[in-house]
Amino acid sequence: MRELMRPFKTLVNMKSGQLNPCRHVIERRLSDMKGMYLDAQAYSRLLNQGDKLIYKVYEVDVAQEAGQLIYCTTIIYPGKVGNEYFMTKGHFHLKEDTAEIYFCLQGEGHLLMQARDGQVSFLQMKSGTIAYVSPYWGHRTMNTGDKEFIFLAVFPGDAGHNYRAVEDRGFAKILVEEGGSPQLKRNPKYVAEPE
Ligand code: PAN
Ligand code: ZN
Repeated sequence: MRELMRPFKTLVNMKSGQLNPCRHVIERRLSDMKGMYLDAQAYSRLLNQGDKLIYKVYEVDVAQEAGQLIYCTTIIYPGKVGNEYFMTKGHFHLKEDTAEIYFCLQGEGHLLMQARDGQVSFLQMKSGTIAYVSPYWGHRTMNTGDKEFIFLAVFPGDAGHNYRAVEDRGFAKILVEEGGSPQLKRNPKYVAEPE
């Protein structure tokens, strides 16, 4: 019989989002987000000023296999590229029939979700908000506040991440600041899925 995995706990710093212990920390910088923002000139201008840290992920050390639950914290820093808010790359799960829970710990943000048939869903998040990302929905988060936006995510161990679909097609909507507040706009660069 396979050896039992022992229960364990971790500690999340509710202010900084740091998870302890964690398996690894992923850092995504502006240079990792090439082609993801609509305003290419604003992107180049900002990159010339330095390769800013856009977000960070602390991930627990749990096997990536069915039956497990993986959890991690994401910290998105405040800022914009042109008028588009700092955001995560966004992805579908490789195993698309897997859901995910996002629990906001700090700050303010938005969760943009998109199904393969073109449906879009959009949820505002603040400290205490629990968002349910249903199976089959691609998801991306944006920081729309002026301090760090921090959330905990929990997803099945065998979910996996598919970034390719978002890199190739983008999301149907982008979130920009207009008149001092976030506005959801059509993304003219979006390439719809074939029927
Ligand atoms: C989240 C995300 C995390 C970073 O834990 O992986 O917020 O976003 P990207 O993976 O799109 O860079 C999650 O949805 N996990 O499945
Ligand atoms: Zn996910």
